[in-house]
Formats: sequence, structure tokens, C-alpha cells
Amino acid sequence: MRNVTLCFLVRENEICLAMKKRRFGAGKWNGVGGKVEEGEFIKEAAVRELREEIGVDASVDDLDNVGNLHFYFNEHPDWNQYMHIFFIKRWTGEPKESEEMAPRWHKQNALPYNDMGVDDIHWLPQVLAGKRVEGEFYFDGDGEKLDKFQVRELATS
Ligand code: 8OG
Repeated sequence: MRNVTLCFLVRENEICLAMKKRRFGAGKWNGVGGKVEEGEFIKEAAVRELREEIGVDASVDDLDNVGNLHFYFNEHPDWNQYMHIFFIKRWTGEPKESEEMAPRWHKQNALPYNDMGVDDIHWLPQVLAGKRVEGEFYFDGDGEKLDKFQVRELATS
């Protein structure tokens, strides 16, 4: 199954979300990430996407893996993917807009869940509360409609 990354810059009470301008999830707020390429380590791919999409540099050592989610698309099994989620508290550079994404800081307690992926409200609040999560989400159609899901909290290390 294809591996994808999702990174969130976090600072006190705030989290950086970016408005996706094209491709999967366009018109929605999300973290920053994309597909892991052939021969790439997952954290390296995450660092690359941060640089490409919002112009920020981070070290793989500063990526905190806060969750791993499997996504299954009932009508498009070739879209199935495994998403690795990272929180980052230390980076260099200011998030800036690219052709792909327009970043903005949001209060952690007032996130625009209605304009985010339909699954996000089922796992991001737990992660913001300091939990690590794993789970499975099943979607109907093109990913707009959630069919069923499970999320489990993991022991934090
Ligand atoms: O390369 P591309 O832009 O298509 O990568 C898709 C990005 O969207 C990648 O960072 C992973 C992320 N993503 C999904 N599905 C979901 C989802 O259901 N919720 C959230 N929050 N992000 C998702 O591919």
C-alpha cells in the first residue's frame, strides 16, 4: 500500500494548517505532505514536502510520529494508502505560500473541521490532546463520504 506523509508545525496553542490549492483535498485545510517516493525513508519524504510546499526546513530528528492511519476507498482500491502523521515543534524558516499550498496559523481549540478531511475530526483532537493514534478509515465515493472507521489510542513513549 502506498505510504503518504502528513506534517503539522505546532507552537503554543496554535497549529499551522495549509489550504490545499490542487489535487487530492483541494479547497480544504490540511497539514503538509504527500507521497513517499521510491527509495525514500518516510521521514525524509516528510521533510522534503515541508520544504517544497511551505518553504520550511526541519530535521528528521524533530519529527514526532503522532499517528498512523490506513485509508481504504471502497470504490477505488488503487487509492488505498497508509498515512504517517508528524508533529514538529522545531524548524527553520517561516511557512510561506507555494503553488501547492497556502499556510496559516490556527488556534488549536478552534480548527475549521468543516473545511478539513471528513476523517480529521475523528483523530486530530486526540493527537492535539497529546495521544498517539492508529486506525482505519473506509470511504465511499471519492473520499467525501466516510463509511466506517476505528481509531485506537497508543501508549505514548
Ligand atoms: O501528493 P498529494 O498532494 O496527493 O498528497 C495528499 C496529502 O493529503 C498527503 O499529505 C496525505 C493527505 N491526506 C490524504 N488523505 C487524507 C485524509 O483523509 N485526511 C487528511 N487530513 N489528510 C489526508 O491523502
